[in-house]
Amino acid sequence: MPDPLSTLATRLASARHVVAITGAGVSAESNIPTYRDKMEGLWASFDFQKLATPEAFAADPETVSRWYDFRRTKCLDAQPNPGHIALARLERELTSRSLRFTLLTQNVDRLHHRAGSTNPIELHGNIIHWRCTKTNTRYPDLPVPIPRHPMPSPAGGLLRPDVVWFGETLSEAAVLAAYEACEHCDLFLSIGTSAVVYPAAGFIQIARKAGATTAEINRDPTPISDAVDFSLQGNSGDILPKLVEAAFDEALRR
Ligand code: BV8
Repeated sequence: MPDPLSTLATRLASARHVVAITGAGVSAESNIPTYRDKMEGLWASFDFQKLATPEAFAADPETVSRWYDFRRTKCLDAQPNPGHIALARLERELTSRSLRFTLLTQNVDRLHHRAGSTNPIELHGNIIHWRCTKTNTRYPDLPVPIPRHPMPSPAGGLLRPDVVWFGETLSEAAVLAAYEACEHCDLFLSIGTSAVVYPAAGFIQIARKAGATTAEINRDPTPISDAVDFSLQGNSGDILPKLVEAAFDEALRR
């Protein structure tokens, strides 16, 4: 009985358009805590879902600004891991064969960019850039750490992280691009996500309706684990390099 990784690798080797969606699990091996892991130290007692809202920022901009700058610093200190690097290789292997690859990410750490992925669709924005609450002007190069919390903007507003908070809508361009890719892909990979936050968690259904093969690569079971065609349980930093290696070694052997 061939193991699921080899079977998925064979499927990947013949795919025409692959969509991969990533969550915090892909950055866990870069020492960035996931949302369901407890934050350490000072932040251990804070509930992420309560802090990641416009209401929390309006009520206590200092605390929310400090929390995001603490996380921003951790993201800047982090390095891409073999999982990020394997996804960047997957993109190169497919596009060099005039095939399509679309990377959707829920992560805000920009590690996919630093690993060499050329166009990750950041569904939930990014924590590195901050923007003015009054003018939406973006500030990509703020000092590390940010010197004041909350940080006033030149226009008289406050600076906030350029992420999508709970209750905020995703960028229309990102959602349209995600829908188009999911409606036309033939293989959908869900990697390192608990698959509970919408609309991101709904994209796999669009791909499945379009007839795509679906696969999950995740450390723990999730609400989609029983519904996917392939479920590989383990660390993405281990599985992804093996999967991409097996898929494109096989293509070379053809
Ligand atoms: C929206 C950025 C329209 C910020 C994030 C009430 C009012 C308003 C909206 C709602 C509502 N009720 C429900 C909603 C919808 C809501 C939602 O889905 N809520 C959930 C909780 C039910 N969604 C929204 O609000 C979205 N906007 O709907 O707008 C609207 C507007 C107004 C009114 C109604 C509708 C916006 C959602 C975006 C929120 N922003 N992040 C920040 O970072 O601070 S969400 C954040 O959590 C992430 O971005 C990610 O998307 C999400 C889930 O996290 P994961 O990435 O999956 O990480 P998690 O820790 O959960 O899981 C990690 C997984 O990895 C685990 O399974 C683990 O096993 C695995 N793992 C760990 N290590 C490894 C590993 N796997 C492999 N290898 C490893 N080494």
